[in-house]
Amino acid sequence: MPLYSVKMRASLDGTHISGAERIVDAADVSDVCAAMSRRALAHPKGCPDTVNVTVREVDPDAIVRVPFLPWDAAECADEAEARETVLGYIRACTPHAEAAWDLVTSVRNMRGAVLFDAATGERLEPDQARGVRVTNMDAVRIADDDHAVAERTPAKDRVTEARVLAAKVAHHPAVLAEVCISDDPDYTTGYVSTKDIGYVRIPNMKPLGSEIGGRVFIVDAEQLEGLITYLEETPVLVGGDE
Ligand code: PML
Ligand code: MG
Repeated sequence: MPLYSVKMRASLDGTHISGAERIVDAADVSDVCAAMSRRALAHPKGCPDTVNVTVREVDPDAIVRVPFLPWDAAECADEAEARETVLGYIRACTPHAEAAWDLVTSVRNMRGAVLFDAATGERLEPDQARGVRVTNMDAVRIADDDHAVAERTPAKDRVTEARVLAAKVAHHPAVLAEVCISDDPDYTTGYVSTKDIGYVRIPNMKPLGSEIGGRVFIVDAEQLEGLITYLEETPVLVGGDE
């Protein structure tokens, strides 16, 4: 049975509100489209005026399979502790760790991620308002640990989707680390991930109600070739018998 990439993008007055990604069997396409549309219309950031749901067949030979990153959870009582914790992880990758933190705590309403040059601290994404959107990914099998999702529910989806994205991103040789703060005003847990430390959940990354949020990928500019195509276009299934 063919596989399809299903993508949802929701916006209001041209401003990004939410998005979602799945790779599913043909038999599941209609249910997934319906679930994504419902989700787009019930987002805490607001009611969109435009929802795009796109379905595209995936070439099975193009699929890359990567494992989930192992996960851990830090304990941070407030944003100051969250900052120190994240800096503690990313200082190994860049001398501009504070600038990377300042960026991830100031971006908002971006569809995609910031590409942050580890060596210089410069931004490398071609369109800085949009960023680089990681698409074409899903979990082939759910991670068998505490953040497993035996069945998809909205509450559990968020962590699984973040872990799928983090695994796809970390797999590329150019990516040294990722820092994510949810752009959902009701959700203050984010994460830092690297190939070595895995996916570390960081509570209290921002104040409740804050609309800031986004992703910063700290990258080695010398290995950048193919990164944007990989992030945006290569279909990746995470988990399974890799
Ligand atoms: C988002 O959905 O906006 C980002 C989700 C980050 C999830 C962090 C976690 O709870 O592990
Ligand atoms: Mg979001």
